[in-house]
Amino acid sequence: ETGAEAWLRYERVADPAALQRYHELPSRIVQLGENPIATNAAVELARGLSGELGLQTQQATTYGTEDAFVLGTPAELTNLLPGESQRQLPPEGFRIARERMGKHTLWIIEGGTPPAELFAVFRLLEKIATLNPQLESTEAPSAPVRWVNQWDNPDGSIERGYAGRSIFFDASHVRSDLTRAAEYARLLASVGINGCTVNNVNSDLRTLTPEMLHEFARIADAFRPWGVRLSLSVDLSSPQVVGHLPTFDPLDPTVATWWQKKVEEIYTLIPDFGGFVVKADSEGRAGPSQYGRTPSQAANVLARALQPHHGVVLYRGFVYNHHLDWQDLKADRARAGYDNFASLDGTFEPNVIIQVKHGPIDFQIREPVSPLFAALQHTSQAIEVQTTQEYTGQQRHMVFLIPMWKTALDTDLRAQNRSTPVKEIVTGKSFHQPLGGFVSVVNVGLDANWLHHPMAMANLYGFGRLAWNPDLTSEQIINEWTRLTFGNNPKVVDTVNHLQLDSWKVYEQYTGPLGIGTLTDIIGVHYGPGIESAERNGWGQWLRADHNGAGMDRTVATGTGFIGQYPPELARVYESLTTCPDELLLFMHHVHYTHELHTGKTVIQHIYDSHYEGAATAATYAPRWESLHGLVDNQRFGETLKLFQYQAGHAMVWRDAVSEWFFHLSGIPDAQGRVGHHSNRIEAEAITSTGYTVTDVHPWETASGGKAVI
Ligand code: BDP
Repeated sequence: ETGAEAWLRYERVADPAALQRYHELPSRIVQLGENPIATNAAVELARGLSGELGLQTQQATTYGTEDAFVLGTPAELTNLLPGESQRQLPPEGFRIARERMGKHTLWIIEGGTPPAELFAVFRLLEKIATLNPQLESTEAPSAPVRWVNQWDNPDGSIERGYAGRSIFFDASHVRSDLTRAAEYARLLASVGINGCTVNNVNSDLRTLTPEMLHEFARIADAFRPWGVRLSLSVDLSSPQVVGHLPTFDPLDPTVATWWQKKVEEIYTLIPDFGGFVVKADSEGRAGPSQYGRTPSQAANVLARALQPHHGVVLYRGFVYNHHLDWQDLKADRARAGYDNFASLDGTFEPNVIIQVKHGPIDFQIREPVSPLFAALQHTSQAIEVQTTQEYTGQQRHMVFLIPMWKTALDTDLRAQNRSTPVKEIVTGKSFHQPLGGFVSVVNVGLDANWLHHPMAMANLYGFGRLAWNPDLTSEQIINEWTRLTFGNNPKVVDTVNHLQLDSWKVYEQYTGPLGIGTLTDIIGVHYGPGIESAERNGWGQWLRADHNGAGMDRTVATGTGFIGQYPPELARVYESLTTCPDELLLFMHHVHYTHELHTGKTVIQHIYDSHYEGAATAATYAPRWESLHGLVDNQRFGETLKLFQYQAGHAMVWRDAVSEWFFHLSGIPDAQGRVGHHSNRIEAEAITSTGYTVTDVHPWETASGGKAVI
């Protein structure tokens, strides 16, 4: 198996008890709605039942008098079930119910709208595949925005892409063959994702030209039968660059008119267009600050243009100055989101949603949640997470990110001194906001299995499931994913679930524990260890390590004051060394290497131990996986094994680079005597070879012994 089927394998159910239970399912599928989405729902049901149960079904458009699945919206079902006509379903909600009709059994698959019929079919097939005895259910998603952001460029490259080239673009055009785009939309729909922004947040300046819009419309056509709405990342300078206006000042009336006309043009080509994603005044992108205008003044112009068409603006809260002075101890990138947006609360049009990265920096292995979530109480918000494993092993390392996202979603910010967990803020419950929800950066590519690492697909699956229902646990999500991906063999399920569930913690252990941030190079590829390159640049992912200690002082008392951006109850917890949790210690405080953690260990010893422990656990992945030989198909077994073997080696590289660096800087030896002695390693420079020379590497810690062979 190539992995192309992802979690939609529809493997034949083998469990006799389950087969017995599902035996009563009808073989007739009645599709009441006449639209491509309903047709896809009916076809998908037939495909799934045939694969999972070997059931050969017949399709019909009207109900006769036999047992049947009946698919429709409440309006379409009224004639068949008159007594039910009063019942309301939320637009994206669904109901799967078994009902008696005279002597016959009807399986009603009712969706508030046609996409919800699809959601219901996928859920039903998932339940059968995972041997769930309870097929009936009524569900509705937690929030209206459940989008993915692809960072694809028109030339076919992908910003932070690790799984091949773009499925949408090639050579400055939309691909002529969009088969993969349609298959992707099917995957997204299967986990309830309803929107896809197809181009990079660092948007190509030609995005809004008439020629490109015609091409984007073809992608929208491929998405539409799966109920996935296309949206675009736009650059705020477009009125100038594309429209040739002298300005892009959002308050200039010609600029507002330009956006209005442009939006009309888009909707004639793409009637179900979702809206715009905006990255402005960030990392070199143009923005309203150029004219002394605020993000809300800019967002509102776009929002007003989109309003008549029911489109939305997702304006990113990721606005910061990447030329900060690293020697200025009060400079703090973490403050930027709040500093730029908090005072604008209440000034945004109702169809503006602020898209906030879950942490205040940038998808590091461990961050607290962004304090901005608590500050925007009159504005819809979406949480942005990253399925793309940019800082988390780039789909070469297995890192199951759901526990990390759950940690963010479950963090109770205690705004207004009451319970306000992030998941209730972004779903609009805490502050009664109408829109909002969940966005994930995703980098599926042309690799047959979408994300390169077979295990990485659990993150995409899990994102969809969490966006639908953020109360699901990591255990529930991984258990579903593993069963759908590798089957129900208990040994396989147990092994994969355990491997995945611990993997975030393990990666954190051998890369950047105690909230120090991912100790990788910041300017370049964000992959291997590069501790010093994380400092001394304006990008602000600083660890502030010196001979005596490490960590960024973000306290109100002596530091950057970042902690003061949290509501008081939580700020108090972070401000005090007595209550600040160990896992965020170096994010919040600068402490001496001999500072004692709550565990009683010193900071430096924890750094050493954690790197050794993490690398040791990563080394168990391959042998644990090998115990499944013969229980997983050869291709996926082999690909995964190779990646696990690689991960074991790269985890050692991380362990040694970081431990050595801290040893070098602090001069404090490892109590267990491991650091500085690589008796189990053979350095390339120690090998006698011809045609190679030994060279020094800068920064030294990125190569063992500071040397490489070229
Ligand atoms: C950073 C990425 C960069 C993105 C940026 C963003 O390194 O490629 O453009 O985030 O989210 O993590 O805009």
